[in-house]
Amino acid sequence: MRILSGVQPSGALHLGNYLGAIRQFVDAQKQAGDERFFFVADLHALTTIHDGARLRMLARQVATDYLALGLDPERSVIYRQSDLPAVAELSWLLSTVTPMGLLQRGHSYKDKLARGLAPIHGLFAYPVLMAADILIVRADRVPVGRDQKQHLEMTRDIAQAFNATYGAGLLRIPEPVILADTAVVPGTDGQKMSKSYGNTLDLFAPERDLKRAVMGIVTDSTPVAEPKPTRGNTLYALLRLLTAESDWPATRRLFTEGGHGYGEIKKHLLGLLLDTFRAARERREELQRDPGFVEGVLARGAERAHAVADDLMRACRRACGTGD
Ligand code: AQP
Repeated sequence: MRILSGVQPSGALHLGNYLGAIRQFVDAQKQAGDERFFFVADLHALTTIHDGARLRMLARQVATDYLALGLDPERSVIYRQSDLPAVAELSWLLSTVTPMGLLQRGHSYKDKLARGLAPIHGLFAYPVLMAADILIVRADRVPVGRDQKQHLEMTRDIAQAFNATYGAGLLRIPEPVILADTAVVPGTDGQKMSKSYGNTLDLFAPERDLKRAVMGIVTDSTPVAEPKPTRGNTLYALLRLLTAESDWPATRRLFTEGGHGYGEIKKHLLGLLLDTFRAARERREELQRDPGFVEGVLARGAERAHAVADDLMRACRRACGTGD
């Protein structure tokens, strides 16, 4: 089984990225016999970041964060998307069989426009580049949050269109892996937590910034002494995501028995966040002192990704007539 996934370096990593995706990447490392590819999607981030120095810095930061959170270069191939330029070539080959209507139905593109992002071609064609990321290593499984479900369906459709045109079996059809509990992690405003929505709880923010973000979680105005609703309550949803199932009754009581103000419950959440990511935060500080190590991991990862991608690209070029 070959697993692949990636994260855009479009900003600091947040709890949604971790619970929706990166925790699954780390867990996947326990499975003996599987091959794992995790990349830093810097070409994708170009749709929102147009500052070379900043993108370079953020891409290295995501690689550092991957390692701090538990990705192990001995068990996973960790690489930067732009170190595999054939991804852009495959993206073009795929775009020549991708119906416009397929991309026009994209929810993510429409959501981003509705949020004020400029309607650029890169954003529109994002699902084709994502299909190339996945198909180039012949991935079987792609662990993602629910926001990527439609993009995975598009990947499957695009691969099928390519295979129908150039030869059955040329591209492997991947399956998404989406965990129900953490499929959509809410942000501080109750909407999907997203780097571009300014509603994130960043994994590695300084403690005072994290505290400010947690204290900013939108709640209702139930008085301290009164029982508080759990349904549709973002604070409750976040607490549940961070606690073990055996602690859920106690978490629930914090809300339902009354006497606990939202300020007190938010402090509890802040403590949980700091405890959960304490080891990763420490490891990240160490890694930041050794950028050469992180670059070395990315360079070795790129070599290993090339070894897989080059074979697939040769077969695709031969089929399309752009190579012998
Ligand atoms: N709120 C979320 N809940 C569950 N999963 C999430 N993911 C992101 N936000 C949530 C998952 O994280 C992985 C990496 O996402 P990405 O950064 O590459 O792209 P994204 O989904 O577009 O994340 P953002 O934060 O919303 O980035 P921007 O604002 O730059 O577009 C994916 O598997 C995603 O599902």
